[in-house]
Amino acid sequence: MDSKVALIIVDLQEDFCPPNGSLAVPGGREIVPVINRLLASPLFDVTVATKDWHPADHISFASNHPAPDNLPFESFAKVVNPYNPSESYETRLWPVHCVQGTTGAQLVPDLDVAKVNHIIEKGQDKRVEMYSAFWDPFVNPRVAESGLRGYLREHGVGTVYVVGLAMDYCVKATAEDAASEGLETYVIKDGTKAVDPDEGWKKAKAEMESKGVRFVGIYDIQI
Ligand code: VGL
Ligand code: ZN
Repeated sequence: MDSKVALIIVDLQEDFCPPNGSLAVPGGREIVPVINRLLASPLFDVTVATKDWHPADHISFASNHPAPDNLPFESFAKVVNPYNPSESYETRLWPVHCVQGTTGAQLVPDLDVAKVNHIIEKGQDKRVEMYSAFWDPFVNPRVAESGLRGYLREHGVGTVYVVGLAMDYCVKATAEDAASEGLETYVIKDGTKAVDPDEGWKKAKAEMESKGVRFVGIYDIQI
């Protein structure tokens, strides 16, 4: 039985944090002390941090698409499965962010990385958007896979606590995939912030809960 507990810290990177991040999530940096407390807790057998890690020609960058349908935060692009053109989805376009090797792609410097056991780099395939830290949304066949599922399995993980940025995008997709993989899945609400803190948070929370993800506060868990 997989009884180990993992903390998954999603995309706590400079580009997602004020004041200088190109895709800054409101209040993004405020969660760093909370996450450092979690990293110091004996509750977690395994700790993983993910990095959004895009090539410069990634499909999610608005500037890689022709005008006029290339407005960051507003426009969408169609993503087609390169192995199966009948499978496709629409994806939101973003400012350039988390380009491999750039300052913006670094984990925030105040994060206690010495306590992170494993780092996963995701979103490296320019052809697909990949909010989830596990894999891209295509299933037939899957196009990109990060290795996170195998890592958790090797370490006997049955329960995950997900924190990081952004609650309504990568935290959401990661938590939903974890739950659908049969992992007991919690989001710690004090350890995450949303791109859209009002309606976006509410809608994302309801969708996650409908897929079996549970929400807890930092004071609900024995850290
Ligand atoms: C994310 C938008 C684009 C995230 C990543 O980490 O939530 N959001 N890429
Ligand atoms: Zn991204």
